[in-house]
Amino acid sequence: MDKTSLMPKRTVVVSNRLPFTVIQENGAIQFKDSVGGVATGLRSVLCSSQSSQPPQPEYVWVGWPGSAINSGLQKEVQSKAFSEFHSYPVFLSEQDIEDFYQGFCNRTLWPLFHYFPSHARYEEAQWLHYKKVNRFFSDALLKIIKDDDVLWIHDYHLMLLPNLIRNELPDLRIGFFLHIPFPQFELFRLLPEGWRREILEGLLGADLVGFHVHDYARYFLRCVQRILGHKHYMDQLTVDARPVQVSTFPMGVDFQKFFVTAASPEVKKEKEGLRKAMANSKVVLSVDRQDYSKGIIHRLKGFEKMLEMNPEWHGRVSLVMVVVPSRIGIQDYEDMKKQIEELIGRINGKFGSLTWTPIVYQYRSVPFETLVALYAMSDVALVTPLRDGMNLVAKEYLASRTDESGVLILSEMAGAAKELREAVIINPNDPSEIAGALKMALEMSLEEQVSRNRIMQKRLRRYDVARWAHAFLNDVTSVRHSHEKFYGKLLGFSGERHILQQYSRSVRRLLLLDCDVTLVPYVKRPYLARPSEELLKILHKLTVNSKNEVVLVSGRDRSTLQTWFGSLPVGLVAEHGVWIKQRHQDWSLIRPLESDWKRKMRPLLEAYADRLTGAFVEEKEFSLVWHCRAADEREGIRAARELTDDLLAFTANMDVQILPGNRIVEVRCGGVNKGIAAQQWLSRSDFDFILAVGDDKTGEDMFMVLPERANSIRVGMPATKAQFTLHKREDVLGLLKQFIREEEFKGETLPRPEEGPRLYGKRPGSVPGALA
Ligand code: ADQ
Repeated sequence: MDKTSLMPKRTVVVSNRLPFTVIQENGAIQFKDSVGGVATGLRSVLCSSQSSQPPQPEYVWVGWPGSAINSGLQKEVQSKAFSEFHSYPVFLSEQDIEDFYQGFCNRTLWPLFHYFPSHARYEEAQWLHYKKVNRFFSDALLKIIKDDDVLWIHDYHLMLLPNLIRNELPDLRIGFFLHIPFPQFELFRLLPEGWRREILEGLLGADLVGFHVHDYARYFLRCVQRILGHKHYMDQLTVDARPVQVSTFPMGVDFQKFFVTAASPEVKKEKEGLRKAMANSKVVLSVDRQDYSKGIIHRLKGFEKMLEMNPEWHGRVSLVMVVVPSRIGIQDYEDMKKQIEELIGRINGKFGSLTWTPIVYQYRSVPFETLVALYAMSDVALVTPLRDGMNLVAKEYLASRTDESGVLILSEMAGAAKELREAVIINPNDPSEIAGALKMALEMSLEEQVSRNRIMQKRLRRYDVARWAHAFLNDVTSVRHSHEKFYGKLLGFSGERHILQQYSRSVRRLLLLDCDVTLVPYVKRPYLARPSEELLKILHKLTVNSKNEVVLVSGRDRSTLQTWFGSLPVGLVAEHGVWIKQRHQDWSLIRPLESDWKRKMRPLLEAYADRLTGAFVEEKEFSLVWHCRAADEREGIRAARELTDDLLAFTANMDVQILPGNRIVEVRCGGVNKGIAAQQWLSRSDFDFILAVGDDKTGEDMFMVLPERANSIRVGMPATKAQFTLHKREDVLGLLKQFIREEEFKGETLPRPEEGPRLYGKRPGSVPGALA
């Protein structure tokens, strides 16, 4: 498919804050640019897309205008927001701002996701408000959204929104991007159980969930696995038969904008003015929103240590610290402001002189040109967050260095450190390390500065913010596209006719049938399962036909298969491909295998079984299976997730596979699967009809090795490599019956109802008592 045809007509961007903040003064309103990474980045992409050639898809932006607007002014704000900014404001009351924004967002989620659990509060009323405001956003969106829009939801304020919208518009393309870190399970689990489930379920309403760096995606997938039990395959989850892709998109900056602005005459002039004011001093720059996650105090302590250790730099270096006010009204932030100012006062008092101020402090937002002038004139940028999703300041600094000079000191705790490897990387918790890095930066040769910056600039120029946004939007659309392809797969009348005709015309047929849930019904205890009379009859009829070779592929042990099917002339595969039995031959091992690992793993599986009534461990020759079908469902599912997680960690360096299934967890030898086993038959070239049927992930291994001309069917509705899907086991039995009839009544077409349930009953004039 042509990629451009996947592009949306319109993107609806939703974020807590609009790109502008509305200020009310004396009954009049004023619009000001919002400060912060999300607003800066998105404003850049969306505004440029309107002027680019060819024009990019249209966009609208939905969000809160940053303050509680009097109801009398709301109409005016609405109309100006739409005409000037393509925006739809969502109005929040003072109470919403207190409980939702200042409360759950900034007192619970922000500290927890930034690894400050001691700052986090868990207040039910604020959680309820978070849910309520997410519903406000959903209501606002539902009024404007169109079926062919792409909805792009941003950040931790709106994590319930994807699912709220999905429930109303199941076919809408939805992407979610998290701008802050996603924490590890041990932190995320600090949220009460109902909250954490709802947040994950909320996010999984999206088709694509994006993060800045791979670690956050991994932590998210692990939380999903532990809490909701969805295991991913190559970062893709299947949720309610819908694929959800989890991917990494490191956000860039508008490189060109910074670069060009830095070279502009106005900025050059401003830069010269600043330089003059700081003559004889090297300048270390620190620019941040005021936030405890940004490590501002740590930065000051590092600078102090540098001055302590290097008296030769006294009078020759200044730290210019620009802090933009943020989240005013939250006590932690107020306390921090006081602490910063006291510390600056102390350092300036201790080291300063009448002619030299070590730290020049500005507590305000600065205009764009001044910010770029500061970036362009500073010898060093000191960026020391304790935890930061990405950190755009580091990238903006580099983008403003038109002569490739300057040194970036960057905390390893910022997402940006994963990309900007040529920066001087530090751990912000160690003032001596910061001090050492500062000395190194101040003394670094120009040649070294240029060689480091050239590499980083090249990368930032290539992967800028526009590229980031396009990559994300492209992926939202392609996940949806693969989803549509999957739904197109349900085996309908014409697909079935096609298979039946091929079957009927062929003379050597291979039927690879997964016999676990596909053919044998699911029961609580594996030993209680047995094939039905009906299945045995069908298999008998299929196998007496000399054109057919039937192979029953199973995860069960060989003695069970022998008991069930030993009397039939069928091929058998036991333990997911460990044992093979060709028709009329003995069992053989697929290859020499180790089973020593079972001794090490068994105690862990048994410990989990001991803790849960009804759970038990089944031992096969080359695998161990932990079952919880007979246990309490909820407890069982929870224990299975934990066990899977433990096993994955425990077996990282062992040649075994962990297979969580339907209320089982199986551990088996590595390098063995149903696909490898199926090759024993597929490698023969004499088959002119091949059909493979499976019902779970283990069957996918079989689908992957099939030749192109083969037919494949997966039972159930998850994403699959199979050509077709069928809803349930009975449908497979129905199809097999059709094969038998096809042979008996060659050439006749079966009447089929146009709609309604699939009917595989007797056809007119069929032999009574044959296969009902
Ligand atoms: P923020 O926490 O806001 O963003 P950051 O990425 O550094 O952090 O972005 C801050 C933005 O504010 C920058 O664009 C910067 O230019 C601007 N800014 C800072 N101080 C300023 C000042 N004094 N005056 C004017 N402008 C100022 C969140 C996450 C980050 C993530 C971004 C984007 O916390 O980790 O990088 O979103 O995803």
